Amino acid sequence: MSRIIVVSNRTPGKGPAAGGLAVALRKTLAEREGFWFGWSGKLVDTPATDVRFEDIDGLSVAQIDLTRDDHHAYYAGFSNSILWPSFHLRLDLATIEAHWYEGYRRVNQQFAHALLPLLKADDIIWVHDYHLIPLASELRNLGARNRIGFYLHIPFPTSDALYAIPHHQELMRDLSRYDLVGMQALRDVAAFTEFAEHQAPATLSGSPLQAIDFGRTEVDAFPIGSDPDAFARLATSPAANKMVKRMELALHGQQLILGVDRLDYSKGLPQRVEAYEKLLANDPRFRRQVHMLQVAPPSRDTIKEYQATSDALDAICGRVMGRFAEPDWQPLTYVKRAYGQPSLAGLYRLARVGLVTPLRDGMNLVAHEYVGAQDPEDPGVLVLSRFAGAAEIFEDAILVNPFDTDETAEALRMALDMPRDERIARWQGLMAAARNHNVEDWSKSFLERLAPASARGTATRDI
Ligand code: ADQ
Repeated sequence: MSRIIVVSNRTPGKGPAAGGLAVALRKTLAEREGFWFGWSGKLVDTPATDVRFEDIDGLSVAQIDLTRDDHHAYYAGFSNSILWPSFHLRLDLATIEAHWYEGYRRVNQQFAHALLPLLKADDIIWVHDYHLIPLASELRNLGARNRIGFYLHIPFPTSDALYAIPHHQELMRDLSRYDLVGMQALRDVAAFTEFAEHQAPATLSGSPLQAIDFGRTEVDAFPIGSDPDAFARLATSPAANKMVKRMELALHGQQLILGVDRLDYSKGLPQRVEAYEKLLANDPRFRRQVHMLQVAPPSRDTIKEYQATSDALDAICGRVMGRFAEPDWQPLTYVKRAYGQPSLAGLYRLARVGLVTPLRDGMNLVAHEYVGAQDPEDPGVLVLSRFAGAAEIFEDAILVNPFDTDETAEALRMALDMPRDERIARWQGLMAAARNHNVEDWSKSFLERLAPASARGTATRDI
């Protein structure tokens, strides 16, 4: 059987905090003698070419260092100040500096140069996310003929947003050099197909049109998931119980509304708190009866738009406290810290409402984890943004438009008032969907499709 080589910006770290993706792929990589390739996390002054192999809890990891300047242009610059906001349809938050693209390209070239000598002819390469769109091109330019697949963890943009990205034609051509491109949701495949079939006229694309041939590239939706049964076990573990006990003492019987996110403008945090404010304003019976906990550790905080989101959240949380708090009651707690998975699982289980309202999100695994952690006899309610990829599979959530804070406030009211029978019925539907879309099946189905035609039974569907 061919080896599998996984490539992502960072390789998984040590310890139980490693994400579901790492857990799901560990077994496959061990069985197929593959390894995970990526940046070591170390910044150096001069470009380095040596690759270091390490065994991390049974996972074989190969890492390279990057120079400070290249990393800045590639990561904080092109990836997270141009691609991330544009793919999330926040062109207003994009910052464009022309030279970042060179750094982005250089890092992809460096990845290709370091990876190529490690490859065997029949290795299957699985590249992850927007940091590494050009990697297949760079590998193929060096002569690699392997099967190479790409998975985009974030949404694919509409054509208009795509045209605003410098060098988008080249990036799309880069995508056409993969054998398989996987997206989170059907809406992403539709946006990609729209581009591939109609391609931009020169006036819009900003460059003379040379049609890109996507003939070799298969594109499909492979919605990622979690391991909901593992979350169910984790939620009743002693470590989770410790957190539950602490929270129960603090809550004094109030119902908990929970948000868990990286502090990112795509997650809709200020809008979410505003919806909660409207709930308390419109329906005074909830005051002293509910408590909102938002867990949002800072991320990418060297980028100014992230600092602005943090400031906006501080401001609105302060406003809600000032408006509704009393000497012996606080409407919300806002924690800017990350918690381990057992503590999160305990909080999910305790929460009557899981409030997951990103403005746009590839999938959103918090929604999956919340569902997995519920008590089957007395589950909570998932209030979910229509603009998360998760909305395509969680039909039994209360779906909301996160920009419409009146609608979200009404969804909160419905969730808090929902009778137990309805909560159970909805949760059963949600749990069945979470099990149907678990992370292990996700990686299996992607890799099965990426295998050479001779090794699989199904016909290909080209666009
Ligand atoms: P993210 O934008 O990081 O991921 P998400 O899927 O919600 O978003 O979360 C990923 C993981 O981070 C989850 O396992 C969650 O438990 C953890 N996490 C989030 N907030 C946390 C907190 N406050 N403390 C501790 N852990 C926290 C990107 C895309 C998503 C897509 C994933 C996977 O943006 O749309 O679902 O990749 O493909």
